[in-house]
Amino acid sequence: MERERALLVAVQARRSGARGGSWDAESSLEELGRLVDTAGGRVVGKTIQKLDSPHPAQYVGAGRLNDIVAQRETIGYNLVVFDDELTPRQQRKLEEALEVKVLDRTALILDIFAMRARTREGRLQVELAQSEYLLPRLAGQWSHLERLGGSGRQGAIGVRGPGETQLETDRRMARRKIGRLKKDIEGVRRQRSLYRRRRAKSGVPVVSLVGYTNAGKSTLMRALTRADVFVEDKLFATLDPVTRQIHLPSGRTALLTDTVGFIQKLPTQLVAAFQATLEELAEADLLLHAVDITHPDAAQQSQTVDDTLAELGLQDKPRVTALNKVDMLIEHEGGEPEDLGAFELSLAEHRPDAVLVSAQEMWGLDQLLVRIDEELARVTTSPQFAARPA
Ligand SMILES: Nc1nc2c(ncn2[C@@H]2O[C@H](COP(=O)(O)OP(=O)(O)OP(=O)(O)O)[C@@H](O)[C@H]2O)c(=O)[nH]1
Ligand SMILES: [Mg+2]
Repeated sequence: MERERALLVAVQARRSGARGGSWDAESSLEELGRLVDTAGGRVVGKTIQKLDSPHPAQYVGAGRLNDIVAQRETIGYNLVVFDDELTPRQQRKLEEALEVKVLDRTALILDIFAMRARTREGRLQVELAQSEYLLPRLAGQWSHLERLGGSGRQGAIGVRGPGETQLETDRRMARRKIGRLKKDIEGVRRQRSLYRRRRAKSGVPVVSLVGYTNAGKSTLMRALTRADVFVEDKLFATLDPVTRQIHLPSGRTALLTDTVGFIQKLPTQLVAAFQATLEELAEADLLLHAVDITHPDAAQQSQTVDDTLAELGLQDKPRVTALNKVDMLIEHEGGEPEDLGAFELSLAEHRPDAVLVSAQEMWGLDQLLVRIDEELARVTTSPQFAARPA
């Protein structure tokens, strides 16, 4: 199948909102392009408009919208992706004007999640998030069909008759589906919490990997546990939590959990739907924050992770930070460099307690394990640790 040809559109807002405040539109659009790529599309053009805030009716201004319409011939896009969540009203207006498929950042992320979800839990959570996203947009879909049907009453098959009734039916069905999904997820949650309680009783402390998507969490997991977890240079390679044992220098053991990565403007529906997954973080004794120190937006990514953790009420959870992919920053003649700590990294200055690692080259892992060991000894109430303080 031919890859869909996407035009990307962002607004650089002068008054930026609370979410994703420090990101500039250029970086954000770059990331949106990676999301399109991950979803299987191809970016054929980009446009950024500076506005005080996105236009309430059509996201961009009327003039810019005309430019975009005109570009359809020249660059031949068949999909337009907007870098913020569109309101149902904006979405409808834009579909009308552009006459191609219109997606927003949220729909794109939900689509990737749907593509990645493998376990029943993951699938249920994605389906819930998608249903919640679609519910307020059902009206728009309906009026769109109505228009296709021509003049109201005598439209095409399936779109005739009193529209409100059909819309009400759709909404009711969507709400019923959401209710059913929530109940199923509740079951999964209960199962998870039982499992966690059993784990807590066993006294083995839990370390949860957190970090921006593509930071190298799964690679680090693989390096520390030799587990065969999925690694890919795409966004959101990992969705479902995986837990493996790690051996610490003191001879003690802990469990390490790898899970879904964060991203700026993470759809609220996803955060809500992924409660069962995110509760893993809440129950962890320690968070291991992986940062891709080579990424041009490393500082913003790291800030986004902090903000997301704060939104989840986890800002005070004990944490160890691993600045990953340092192999890309330095020239080396094979083997691990003598002193990773000697490298000048601006982010490292902000996080003096961070450990420099290369998950890929397996550098800095001994030091990282020592830090995890020390930190666990400090924070955990696990009998295993209490019995033999470090
Ligand atoms: N050069 C280099 N590449 C790395 C390192 N660690 C990970 N990578 C690469 O970075 C990409 C993402 O790695 P993953 O481990 O899948 O990242 P993740 O944080 O689990 O990503 P998601 O699950 O998508 O959120 C892959 O292409 C890895 O090979 C490293 O230390 N050095
Ligand atoms: Mg991963």
